Amino acid sequence: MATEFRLPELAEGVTSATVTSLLVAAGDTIEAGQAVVEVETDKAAAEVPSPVGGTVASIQAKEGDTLNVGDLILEVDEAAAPAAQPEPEPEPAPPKKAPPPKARAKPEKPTPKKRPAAKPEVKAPATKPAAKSTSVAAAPSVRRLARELGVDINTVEGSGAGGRVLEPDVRAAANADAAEVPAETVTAPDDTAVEASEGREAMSTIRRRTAERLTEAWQTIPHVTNFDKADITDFEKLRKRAGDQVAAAGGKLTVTAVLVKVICAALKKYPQVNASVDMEQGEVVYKDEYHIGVAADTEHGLLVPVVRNADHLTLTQVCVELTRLAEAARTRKLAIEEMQGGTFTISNLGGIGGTGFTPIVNPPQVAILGVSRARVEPVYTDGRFEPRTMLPLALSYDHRAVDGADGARFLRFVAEALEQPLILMLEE
Ligand code: CAO
Repeated sequence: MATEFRLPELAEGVTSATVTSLLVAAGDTIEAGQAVVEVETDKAAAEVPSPVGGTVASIQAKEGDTLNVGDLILEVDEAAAPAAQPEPEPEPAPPKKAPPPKARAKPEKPTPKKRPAAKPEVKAPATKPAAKSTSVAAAPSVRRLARELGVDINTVEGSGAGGRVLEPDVRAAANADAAEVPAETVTAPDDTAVEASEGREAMSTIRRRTAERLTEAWQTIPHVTNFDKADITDFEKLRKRAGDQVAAAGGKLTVTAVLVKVICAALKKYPQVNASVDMEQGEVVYKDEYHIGVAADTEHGLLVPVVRNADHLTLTQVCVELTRLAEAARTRKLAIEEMQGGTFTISNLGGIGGTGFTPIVNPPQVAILGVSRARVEPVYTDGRFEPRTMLPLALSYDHRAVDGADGARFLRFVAEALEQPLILMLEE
């Protein structure tokens, strides 16, 4: 009897997901724990493993479908004998037990296809017949490659056993597509097509959702950004001295980690910054938990893992947790839950450079701290210039919840706490 495999709950509060890739085809033999479908939620992408092994009896979902938790994806015949010889393709061995779905950043950066140049003659575009997505057998890495190269895998003729699509097939199809592009025609004149050098790529679900959320944030939140600088000359000396101690615990004592702790103290002093705005009820909602999101730049895109209950952690614990989260973000091992529930965000671009920037508030949060590169500057003190290491800080906030004076006080508190950490003890 076939066992139904339905969309599991990927994370708390995630009720639906879009199928971006079916990783198996009907007739495939799968093992328990093998990833069978790739989905995207508005938070992240995840490969979802089947809890049972057997032969894929049928596939109900197709790429592009938006499924609710509990919707049927495929059926597995646990008793059925393998229908085909397994492909001797070098794929990582699937785990024996079904692991929880892990979030990962989308690797898709499809090579932008050149727009076809406008032709005066209007003809119907030559389209390839699209095969059903479930009819093509291919390994996940091959499907991924196809997406990266902008190739519809269902149109590729496979040279592997039983017509299985292999990596060279996809590359050959990509080259053929590229060669075909100039021959294609457009159905209507398009003014923008005269820019022959432009390239286009489809937005991934995450990028589209991010774009929608940022647009919404930009349009609905009256943003103000306040700038300040912290003198971190003494702080930097202390940070270098204490670095080994934290390293022994498995963390890295960084400006960002210290800021996580400083921000917790600042949020406690200015609770209107650890809040959200409920316009329907006409209320400001104060949070009594301190979950600090930290923007992480990865080769797969921007991810914002969250240091949960950061106020309850020691600085060393924050360093260890941040080191772990940053590594998980870079290796695409972040769970969806690890990116949810932040009440405030820190974005430190100082490791890259820049003198300042205006970060966009990440709703339902009401504020975000932007950090730029610390530099040694001449600072006029007691009648003379001194070389001091100055850290540029920017606080963007939702003016509906935070008044300008409080935003300025909040940022000054952060700067002073970095300059004189004793201040933090006065607040505890
Ligand atoms: N000024 C000067 N140097 C800085 C700095 C700053 N503000 N912030 C970090 N650095 C230095 C660190 O001291 C470190 O130098 P050493 O290796 O010599 O110690 C180096 O830059 C790298 O720092 P790091 O990345 O190891 O540690 P971090 O905790 O400061 O940063 C993280 C962690 C995840 C925030 C960072 O790696 C990152 O991804 N930043 C980019 C965030 C981003 O993309 N924001 C944009 C979001 S909005 O689009």
